[in-house]
Amino acid sequence: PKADIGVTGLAVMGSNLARNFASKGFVTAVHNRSYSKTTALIDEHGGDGQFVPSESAADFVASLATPRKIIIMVKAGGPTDAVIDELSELLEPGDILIDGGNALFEDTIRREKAAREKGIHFVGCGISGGEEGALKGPSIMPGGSKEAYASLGPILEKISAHVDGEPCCTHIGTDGAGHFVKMVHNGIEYADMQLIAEAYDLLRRGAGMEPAEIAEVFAEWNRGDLDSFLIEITAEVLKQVDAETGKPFVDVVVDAAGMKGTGTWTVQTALTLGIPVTGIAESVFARGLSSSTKQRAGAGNLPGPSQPWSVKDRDAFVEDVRLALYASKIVAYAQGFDEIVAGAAQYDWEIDRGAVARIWRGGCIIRARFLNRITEAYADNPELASLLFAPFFTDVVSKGQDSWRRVVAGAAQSGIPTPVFASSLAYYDGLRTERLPAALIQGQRDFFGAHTYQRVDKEGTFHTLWSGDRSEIQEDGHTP
Ligand code: NBP
Repeated sequence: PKADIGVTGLAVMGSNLARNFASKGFVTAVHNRSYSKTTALIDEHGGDGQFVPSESAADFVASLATPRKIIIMVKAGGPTDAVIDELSELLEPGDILIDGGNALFEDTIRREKAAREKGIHFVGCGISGGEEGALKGPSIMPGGSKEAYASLGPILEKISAHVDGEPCCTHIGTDGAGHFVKMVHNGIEYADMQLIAEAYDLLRRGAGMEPAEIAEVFAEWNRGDLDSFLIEITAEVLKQVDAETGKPFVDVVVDAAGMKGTGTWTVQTALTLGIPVTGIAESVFARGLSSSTKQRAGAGNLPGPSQPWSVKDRDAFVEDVRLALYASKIVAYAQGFDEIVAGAAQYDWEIDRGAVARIWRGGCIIRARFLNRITEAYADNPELASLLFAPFFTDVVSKGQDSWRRVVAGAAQSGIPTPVFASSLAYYDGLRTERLPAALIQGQRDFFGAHTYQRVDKEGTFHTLWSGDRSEIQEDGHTP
């Protein structure tokens, strides 16, 4: 029989995805640039279901039922373009080409446009969940046309993770919307990971706890509001003991965090859109600082505070850190969703934020219990200006804010860096401040650059003659 779906690019993600399709009963065509990966997949996992392997791209395309549906799982960037170029020549109008890699959404917009001119549906599709997700059910964020989703969607929904019987896959929006949302997902993932790392650091250096004890704290937290994949694996990592030295695993790993660029994209895009994603930005910068080898090597003589933290009530402190983590996490999500709204407005996508939260509940790295609450918040009020304004989240922050402030203040006093805890609190306070000092900045801008300002008491655009008699003139032609 002709295949229902094809996967090209059979490294870890592609081969696991192909196995997932086959195990769900889809006849799955498989192809890879070097044939050895294709034969290895069939040799090792041919029993998972019905595979149709091909050595050449032409045979691969010919093995698929029309309209063809092909998922590209190769390295993002140049390799993806090379594969698209090769396949486009072989496809027919109406066929659907899906890029499941971590593409930059702007590349996806470009590729969709070029494919559309040939009558081919191009679907930029964010896939989260790593290797295991690809095999057992990822969270899937497809963009592209509604028409493409109508025939592709049911297949993707079937292989996606499911929570409460609902698939973790929905049509996000046209062209690059899926990759945009996947990018923001990864940005939030950065913030979430950094927040957990800050909490660990506070428990370790603030309260003097050992990694194994902290593992128990995280395991406990995972039974409550913070229940999430990242908290769960944190407990596992902290429990790990190095076989060679007998030391905690975290103590033998070099403390320089790597990154592949999607967090940076999230922040770059947010800067272009003018959206303050301070939690995500600080988490990207924190990874950068951890890898600033030269600066860190030279910093040994920089003075720190005279007193270390003396935590008197350990249980109360642990609870403070938990509440600070929860509040900061809400801020990071609120900011991420603000970026999604701004991206949707800029690129003309209709994105349902509640649906995005719903498909992040399972399969992906940021899967968490509290995403149910986000879905509910947007269902209650689809126009919500900030997640922080949803009654549930306002309540969480209001109950946690004293703890949050104590933790950030204590960390500052004792010299423990908490860039995301602290910047999230600053964002929160900035948001609720009725009169920001931005009025002074407007004055400075008008002083040195005649950039003008608005007044609180009347319409119009004004400028003060700073180097003249300092009288005010109206700049916009309205009569004062
Ligand atoms: P890699 O990103 O390591 O890519 C390896 C694959 O790309 C191989 O199949 C390789 O073929 C193929 N390839 C390359 Br490289 N250049 C090519 C070219 N010019 N023409 C054709 N094929 C080419 O694989 P991965 O880690 O499985 O990830 C695949 C995609 O999924 C990436 O975009 C990644 O960002 C994304 N992703 C990964 C994860 C994860 O957890 N790893 C999670 C979510 C998304 P060869 O065998 O012939 O060299």
